[in-house]
Amino acid sequence: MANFETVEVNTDVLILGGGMAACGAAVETAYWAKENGLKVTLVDKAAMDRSGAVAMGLSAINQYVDVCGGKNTIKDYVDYVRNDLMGITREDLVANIARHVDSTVHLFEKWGLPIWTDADGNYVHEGRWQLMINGESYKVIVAEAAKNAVGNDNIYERVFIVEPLVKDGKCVGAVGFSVRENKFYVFKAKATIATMGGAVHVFKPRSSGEGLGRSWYPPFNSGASAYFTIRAGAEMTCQEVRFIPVRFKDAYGPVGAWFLLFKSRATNGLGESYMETRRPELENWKPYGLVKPVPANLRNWLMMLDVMEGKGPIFMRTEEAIANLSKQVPDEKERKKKLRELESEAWEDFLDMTISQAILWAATNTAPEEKPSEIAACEPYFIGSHSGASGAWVSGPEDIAPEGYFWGYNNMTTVEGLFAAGDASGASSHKFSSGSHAEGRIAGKAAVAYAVDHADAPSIDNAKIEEIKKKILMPLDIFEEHKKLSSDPDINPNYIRPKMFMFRLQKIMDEYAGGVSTSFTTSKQLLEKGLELIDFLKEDAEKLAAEDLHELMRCWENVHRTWQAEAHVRTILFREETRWPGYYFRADFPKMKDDWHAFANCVWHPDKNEWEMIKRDVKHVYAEAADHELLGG
Ligand code: SFD
Ligand code: AMP
Repeated sequence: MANFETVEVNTDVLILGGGMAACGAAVETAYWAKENGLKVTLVDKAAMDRSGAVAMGLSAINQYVDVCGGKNTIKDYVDYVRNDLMGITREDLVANIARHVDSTVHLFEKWGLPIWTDADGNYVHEGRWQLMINGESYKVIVAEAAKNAVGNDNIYERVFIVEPLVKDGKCVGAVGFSVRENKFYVFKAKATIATMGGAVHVFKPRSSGEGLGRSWYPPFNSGASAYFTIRAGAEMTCQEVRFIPVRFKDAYGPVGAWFLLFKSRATNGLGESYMETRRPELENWKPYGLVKPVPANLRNWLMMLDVMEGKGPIFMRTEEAIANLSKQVPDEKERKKKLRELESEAWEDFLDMTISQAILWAATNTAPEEKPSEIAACEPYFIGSHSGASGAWVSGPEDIAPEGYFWGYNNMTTVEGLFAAGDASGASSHKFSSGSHAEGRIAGKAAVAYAVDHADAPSIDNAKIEEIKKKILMPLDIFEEHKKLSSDPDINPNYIRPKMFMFRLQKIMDEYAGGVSTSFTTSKQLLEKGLELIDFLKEDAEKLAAEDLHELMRCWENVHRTWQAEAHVRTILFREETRWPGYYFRADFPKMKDDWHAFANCVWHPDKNEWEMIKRDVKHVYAEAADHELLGG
């Protein structure tokens, strides 16, 4: 076995990840831990200053409810999220985040994040819920507060978490390895918070060749949260609710600022607006098709119908939007000034958040005020914090959660001692960066309460740890043993390298589970075949080979992705209807069904190595009406 020192860290609360939810968990946990004399430890696979989805920065804070300003109520936000997710959401969780998110945003501002204000000192809104920011250093600012709270001695950066430690059905910590030195880490904890983000590159991306790996969501978020919670035995929810964002084509620049701030239209190659010409289609998805704003998946769907009829390319009409906004200024000199302002805002939107899009504009001589840019539907991502919903099934807040949705501690999964937040927790979409931070705070406080209530030091058998260590380091041994067998290290009958493994996974998902190349369409037969191929892939995972520490991480990232993929395929198969056209389409069940106004959950039982599918009621906190009642209206 490769020679690795084992480092054991004992802690009370363990935060896994260093992104938005983890940073929220860090500040809250550190505060309550200090009150109770507890230790907090945080582990990130990267460096917190620039790790996770906000690494490059963002140009907006997408969740700000402004309850105290009297602009919106918590119920308004819950209504918005429920409608956007076609009725399937945990209203208790959404409400809990919504009532805490404004204070998170105020903390960001206090810590130094510049939020745009108008001449009267009010926040500049991108849309109803979104605030504009100068966000290129967003993550650095949020991470600084988290690091100050937890203390550098308690933070482990560049340590990749692989597996949960589970004893008697309870999570007692995690194991992983350093991606810089030969060290194997064992973290033993009374309470563990999974905040390791979503999953990218489970599906074949649109980007290929020279742009390989480019994606909207960060490629370094590779399914660790899903794997960790599934393998601990936690019930998962909304594993079918992948997110397909519409983005500027090829460099994946977000569209929110264009649709909301610049009030742009998108038109097809013939100059028609699909949101107008395809409006009658929305009747087929009542009641959600008729709400405003039209749910994200249905906006996608109307666009896709045009594309499938050969009416592409689809354009964001940036030139039209800028012209419309500047012509509202009557004075010519002022109008020119406004035009310059709009141009710089357009560039800054991408320079703050998706720099490659600005580079692509420059490379293709695109001045947004002169010519439109293509937009397209991306490959699917797993992300519980934006407009998808996949993640762990967690306990709601005692004061809001209906019966069956509360089991003792906020955001605890169905596994004792294991909490989840941000992309790691499901059925509470539209939390984005700010809501993920707020949810991390909620989970952090609850985790401290759990650690106080369950004060016994966690214990786990050393032999068990040695067994896991051997398994985790195995790819290094496999490479070492067999590398000399062939002259090209990529081609070897005894092993598979992680990149090849990833391509195989992506091909399966693309072709059988409704990826880009099948226009996001699938069926029972396709899914069953896909599952068979995933089984073979999982067998071959035991032959993954790693040349160095970096590749060892790549190996495990792909194992993580594979489990996310399997949970996804099984859940789409289970839900025999099409509820989110524009995200995926079941050709054999092309309509939404009343009896599927329900959650499709799943759990993998570690003791039996078996999956169980569970249908759970959608319980409304704020709206009594179920689909069939709304449909009748
Ligand atoms: O325009 C391990 N997001 C946006 N949110 C907004 O509020 N406004 C926007 O403008 C947003 N847009 C946007 C967004 C994201 C991206 C990539 C772009 C544009 C280009 C979404 C938010 O960023 C997102 O909702 C939150 O960041 C989610 O928070 P969280 O904590 O669930 O995930 P994370 O921040 O990615 O952090 C994950 C952490 O886990 C670490 N990690 N650590 C140890 N071991 C492992 N095995 C690990 N695997 C992962 C990561 O390093 C990271 O620290 S717009 O498009 O809408
Ligand atoms: P995006 O850039 O697509 O991630 O969107 C940023 C924010 O704007 C999110 O809150 C989206 O839900 C919202 N959004 C984007 N496009 C639209 C649209 N056409 N109508 C309503 N909301 C939108």
